[in-house]
Amino acid sequence: MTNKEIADLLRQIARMLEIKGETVYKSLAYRRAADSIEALGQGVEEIWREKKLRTIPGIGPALAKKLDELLRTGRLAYYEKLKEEIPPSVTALLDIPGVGPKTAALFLEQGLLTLTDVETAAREGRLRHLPGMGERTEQRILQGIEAAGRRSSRVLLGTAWPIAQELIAQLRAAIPLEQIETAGSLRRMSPTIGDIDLLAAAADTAAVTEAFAHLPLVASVIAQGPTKVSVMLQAGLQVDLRVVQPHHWGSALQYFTGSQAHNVRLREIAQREGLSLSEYGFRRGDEEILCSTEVEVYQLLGLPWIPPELREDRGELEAAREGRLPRLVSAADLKGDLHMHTDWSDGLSSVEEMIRAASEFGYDYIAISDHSEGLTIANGQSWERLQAQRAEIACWQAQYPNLRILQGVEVEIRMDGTLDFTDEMLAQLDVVVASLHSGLRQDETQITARVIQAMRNPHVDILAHPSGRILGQREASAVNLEALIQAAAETGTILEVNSIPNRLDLDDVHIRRAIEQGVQIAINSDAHSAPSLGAIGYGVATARRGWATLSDVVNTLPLRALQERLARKAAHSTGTRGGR
Ligand code: DGT
Ligand code: CA
Ligand code: CA
Ligand code: ZN
Repeated sequence: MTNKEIADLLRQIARMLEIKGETVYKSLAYRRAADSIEALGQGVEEIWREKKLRTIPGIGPALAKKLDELLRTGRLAYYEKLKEEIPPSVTALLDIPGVGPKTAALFLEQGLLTLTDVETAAREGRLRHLPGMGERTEQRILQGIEAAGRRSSRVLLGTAWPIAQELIAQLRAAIPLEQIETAGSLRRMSPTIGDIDLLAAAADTAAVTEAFAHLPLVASVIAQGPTKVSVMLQAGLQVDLRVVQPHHWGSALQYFTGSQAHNVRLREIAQREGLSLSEYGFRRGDEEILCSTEVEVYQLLGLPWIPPELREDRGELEAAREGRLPRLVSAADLKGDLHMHTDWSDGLSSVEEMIRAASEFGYDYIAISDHSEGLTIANGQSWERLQAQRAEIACWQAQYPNLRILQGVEVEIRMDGTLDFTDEMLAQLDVVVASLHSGLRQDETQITARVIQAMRNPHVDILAHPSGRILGQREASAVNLEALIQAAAETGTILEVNSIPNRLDLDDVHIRRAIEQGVQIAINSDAHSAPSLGAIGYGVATARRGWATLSDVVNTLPLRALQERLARKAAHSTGTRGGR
């Protein structure tokens, strides 16, 4: 069994336990184990053969025994028994936005076992009569099912990107290529991807489509010709590969990168110059103008090259014409990461593992920011435990002179807008990241006031994942982001761009709004394990889509300047308002 299969099974068990109404800690243990197994750099089977299952973080004696049974026999009696009580189709009901374990249990009790059962019952107005439900809930569930149907065909950038890189590597190994690149929404780094587009250049194009059709990751071929092939991957994702002659490369790459809206505008500009533009190049009357690079395509229209992340027809062509394209921030500009977790709270890696990984990453500084005590589900830390962690950090600091390890906290914004720790406590931490994980359903007025109250605290440096959206699972909260941006500008609070692939929060549109208002952002990994520090690339991409430049991003600052930036808000507040 692959690690992914084992992790999926453990998550399935976690969902069943939730529906059964078992304590949250029980299902959490399964989820932790699943996360941990997925983050392993090694096969669980191999670890099992070495009899070292217990060395996997989050695997205690009971789980080790179950994994042993599973790997020995290919079956798990515990799971088979659970399945008799909770049909697997019922766990899929949890994917409906707004349906939690209690509601799923209620559906089960009522004999509504599948998504279709629930959808039909909702359409026929039968859900509203169930205990604890009403017309509004019924409506929300129906909308949730419809939204889930629309969404399920797209995958996260963070899922598609590594797969595309693997495909590129496999194709390169299989056949010589002049060029290969991602195209489409993937190259533009959209948060979700409909299908993966790849573009290659080679003299013998048909040999390339043929080689591609036989790559190990390909499950089936949808259509194949001499210049184009569409396949379905084992992972259930469609990939379109187009192959062009090298002298068409620039025009083809520009065309297939899109977006369609950007390309339509570009063609209009070309027409005004008496040129027609296609994926093969330009034409002026009978004259053909070939572009072997993208730079030439834009140059011929009197424009500088436009980074793919900006090609959404959101003013980039005007900016290019007027010479005011932003110089976008890049991953190499980042000097540190200000939000990450360790196994002191809900992370999978130890403080040392995080420090070592960050140091290998080449960062100058990081902030360890574990959860505060209010978030019990994530093993939030008491003030006393944070003091103990501080001592541990100091020990490691001595061994890593080139990496400054700041101690932060991800402090919970409570239901009433107050924070888990007092100002005196917060003042002692190097970085304070504030966020909310509860009451996300509050109405706009309530939730906005609550967050702004937290932002007014002079010690809150960064507001984490401001909208609370989880792509594919949960819409953003009702929080008024315009008002938050305004408050950030007034208070000097930094807004986070969270890099976790299903968050990417703030999103590109609001990043741009924030920057326009003079608000600074922090691009953070929010890593819960050492390998996840690498997800920062998705945050950087999102910031680039939001037109962010170096000076808009606080964690591009050298350490000293960052510390001054962090000190400024508290100093300003004590000076003018006598901060409490
Ligand atoms: P997606 O796959 O839904 O995430 O979005 P895209 O942008 O990757 O769209 P896709 O895969 O349909 O096409 C890839 C690119 O190819 C698209 O960004 C622009 C170009 N393209 C494809 N079909 C057309 C078309 O009919 N007209 C124009 N102008 N461009 C097209
Ligand atoms: Ca695409
Ligand atoms: Ca496509
Ligand atoms: Zn966090």
